[in-house]
Amino acid sequence: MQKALITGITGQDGAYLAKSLLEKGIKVFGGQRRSTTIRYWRLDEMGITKDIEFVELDLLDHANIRRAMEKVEPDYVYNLAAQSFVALSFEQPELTTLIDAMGVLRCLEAIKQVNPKIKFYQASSSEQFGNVQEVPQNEKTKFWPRSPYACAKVFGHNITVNYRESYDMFACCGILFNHESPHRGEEFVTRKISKGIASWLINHEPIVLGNLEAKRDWGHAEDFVEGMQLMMNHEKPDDYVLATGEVYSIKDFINLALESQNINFFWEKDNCFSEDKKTIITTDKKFFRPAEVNLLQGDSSKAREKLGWKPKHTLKTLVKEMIEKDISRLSRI
Ligand code: NAP
Ligand code: G4F
Repeated sequence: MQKALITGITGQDGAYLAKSLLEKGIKVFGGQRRSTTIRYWRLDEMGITKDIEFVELDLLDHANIRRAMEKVEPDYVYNLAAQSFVALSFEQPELTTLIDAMGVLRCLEAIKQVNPKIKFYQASSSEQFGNVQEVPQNEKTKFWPRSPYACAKVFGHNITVNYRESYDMFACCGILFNHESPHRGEEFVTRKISKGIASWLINHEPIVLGNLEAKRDWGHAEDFVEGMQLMMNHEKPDDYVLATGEVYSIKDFINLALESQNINFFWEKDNCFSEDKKTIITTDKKFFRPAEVNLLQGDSSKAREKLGWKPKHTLKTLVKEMIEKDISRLSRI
């Protein structure tokens, strides 16, 4: 039986990837860091917690990562763990760098020492393109990171390529554009909107956001974890962009979310109101970032041609799924 070790098992992608690997008959080991509270809500909702063997693994501790590799003896390591919230990286730049940059190096070194035949996937990010140098962005587009998070991810990306070239390791980077789901963390804008609207329907509390003009290429996490596996099962390790190629602003996302629930609304600048003039969306400067990434649009032709990858979900169905899941969660409270 093949074995996969997933770092970041408690996160959005960790949960979707674990579910998909288990369905394919692969034994899943979930790397988790110590916490005073158990954070299995995603795995529980998917009904897979009992099928995962959990392993203590913190990306801040090299010896710990090495022991996890020795204990599990995985065929595949998917490195999904990260301090993944861009806004927080401006507040905690050093911690973000220690996890998102040095953590990758620690994993690669542990693999090199324990068994260089282990296949390694690095969760690179479209944030690395930052102040985009061309539209759309592909694997050859120059990186121009705009946050400590993105700077750390650029290092993680480059060191993965370097270990592949230096030590002939099967190490690949998926440069993934934003991907969302009903299991997205509540701090990210899409989930803040879906959960916010589900609550607004009950209590009419306005949702307070930041920059509504930023544009993103949003896909569904379920599609993206399939792409990760295609990279790991390809004959040659390489780097691939995964993206839908379609771009929408935060305002567009809000419009789709409200339309999906048949809510009549209108905008006055950055404030959105219901037809009976209750505020649905407003903004606050505190949610703006010191440096913004205004536009991300991916060109995933390479993944589509070489891996046969293609997203199945549309943004419209994704938005509907997210908001309806939040409504059903709230109705159970
Ligand atoms: P997420 O939901 O924030 O999950 C992050 C995971 O990392 C959590 O399981 C978290 O554990 C774990 N983690 C954080 N610090 C750790 C540490 N020091 N040691 C071990 N584990 C640690 O992120 P996601 O959306 O699933 O994203 C997965 C990966 O893809 C991340 O590397 C992210 O940067 C990258 N990425 C995401 C997207 C996207 O749109 N989702 C796009 C491009 C790249 P706790 O539960 O203990 O906090
Ligand atoms: O949802 P976000 O926080 O995601 P962001 O910054 O694009 O990062 C996500 O995607 C990256 C891939 O490109 C990942 F690497 C990263 O780990 C993470 O998963 O913000 C999206 C946009 C930004 O432009 C932000 O300024 O939404 C804007 N925004 C406006 N109001 C807001 C808010 N973002 C958040 N989180 N909260 C707001 O209230």
